[in-house]
Amino acid sequence: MQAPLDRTVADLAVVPAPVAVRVSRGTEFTLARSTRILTSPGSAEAERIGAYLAGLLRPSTGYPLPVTAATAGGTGEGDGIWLQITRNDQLSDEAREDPESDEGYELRVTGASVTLRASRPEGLFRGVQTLRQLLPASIERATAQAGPWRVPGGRIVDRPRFAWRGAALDVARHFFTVEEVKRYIDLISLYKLNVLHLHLTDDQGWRIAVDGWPNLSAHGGSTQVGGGRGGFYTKQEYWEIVGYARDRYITVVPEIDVPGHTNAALASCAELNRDGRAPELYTGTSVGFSSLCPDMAVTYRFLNDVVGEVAALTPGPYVHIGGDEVRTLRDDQYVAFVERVQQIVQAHGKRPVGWQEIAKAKLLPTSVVQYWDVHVSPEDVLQAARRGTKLLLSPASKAYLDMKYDERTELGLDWAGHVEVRDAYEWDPATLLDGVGEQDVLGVEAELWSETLHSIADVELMAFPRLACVAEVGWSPAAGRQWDGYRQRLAAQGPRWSAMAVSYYRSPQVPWPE
Ligand code: TNX
Repeated sequence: MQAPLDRTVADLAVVPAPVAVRVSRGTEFTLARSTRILTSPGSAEAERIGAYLAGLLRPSTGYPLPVTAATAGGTGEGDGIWLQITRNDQLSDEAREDPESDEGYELRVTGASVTLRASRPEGLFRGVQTLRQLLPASIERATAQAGPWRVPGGRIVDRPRFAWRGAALDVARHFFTVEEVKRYIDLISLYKLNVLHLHLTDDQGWRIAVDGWPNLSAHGGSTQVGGGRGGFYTKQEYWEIVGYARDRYITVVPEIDVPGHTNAALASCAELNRDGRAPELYTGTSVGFSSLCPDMAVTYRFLNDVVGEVAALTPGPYVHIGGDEVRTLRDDQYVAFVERVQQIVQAHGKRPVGWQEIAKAKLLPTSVVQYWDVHVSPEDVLQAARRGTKLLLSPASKAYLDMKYDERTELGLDWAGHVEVRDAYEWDPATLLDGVGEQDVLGVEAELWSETLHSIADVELMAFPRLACVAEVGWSPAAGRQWDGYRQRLAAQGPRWSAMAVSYYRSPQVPWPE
């Protein structure tokens, strides 16, 4: 007899919450030594995702989990885990592709098999993260564990609400190595994020090699906040990060923050300074004191070179030009500068993204404005939205992962207040700003500034659990989101983070099981 089906998200500890869940009580799939992973015939990407899934499951299960491309005409109903790229019209409405999203998927779990179907590899990859979260937390361990490896039976149909679900990492204030960035990529991919925004340059450091201006990284990358050793990515290393992210269907958005936040560049290239004299490197944490010279031709030659080289290392459509906290230029100088930099980005085939201050300028139709500063009037941002500019939302009082959780948090800042887990969760992109609706919003992004963060463990402690909150805000339908159910699902992530040796904040707002 078939168990009754009931629609319940809360039953499954999946974050972000899927669009629709039906659990078949009494049915479960058990991963066994004999389980095979079968992928769509002729799809190299499905095979690659199969190999990725096997790579996740092998260390803890100790099972061989061979990955095989199914033969054409295979039904997808046999024993094992099936990863199928299907035609769009064969998926349910909720999972179907729309022009904004390629990331929908369907997951069906019976006693005999797990079938994951999507019209695009992106969707398959996101669905694999759901499957991963349906397995016990110990699946994340690096060594063989006892099991059993049960997946609850039922059906999930899912797709994201917003196209841009990002995490930003500030590698400028403190440098993080390629391996550390890869770890962050792995962690954000578990929550179905699809953008990694790298803040590559700031007053305290220039972190990417530029062939035409070698001193930027050689000198400008040599230190960091507090005067430590710093570092930078060679082009090859940067490309490795981009590739690692791309394999997880995450787009890297590089940020070259101009015209302010540029002391490291000014200190590395004397000719960028009006008096031709390079200032000292800076290892403090003040903001707003540095600026490129908007009226010198060399400034734009420099920007054209830098943006050109960075764009060439960017398969994604966006280059972030910063534009925040400029306190040494007049408004007319700032506006003219932003308009010129937009043109440079466009000339290199990319869409410009900038912090909300750029909304003062006349924006290109392709430009994206990132909202952050909750202390200033959003009027310019609202006007830009009215003119059709798409917004990326990172309200500091919700989505700034560098804000302290409460007064006892040792790391972090508090200029936007304390951001507890519930604060990071309870907000809605379509109602955050008056007059800005769902269709004006490209997505959400969680920012992690590293003035006070020295290690990747520090990064994790600030990111978790709040990164998962922002991920759900960006992925899950507003109607299904409730703090009470969420905190239960979030609690189940704790053992998962422990299994991955992720340091996380054990917020008193969450009923952690251990
Ligand atoms: C504001 S967010 C900044 C950053 C700081 C951050 C610290 C933004 C566009 N500018 O330069 O690191 O606050 O929370």
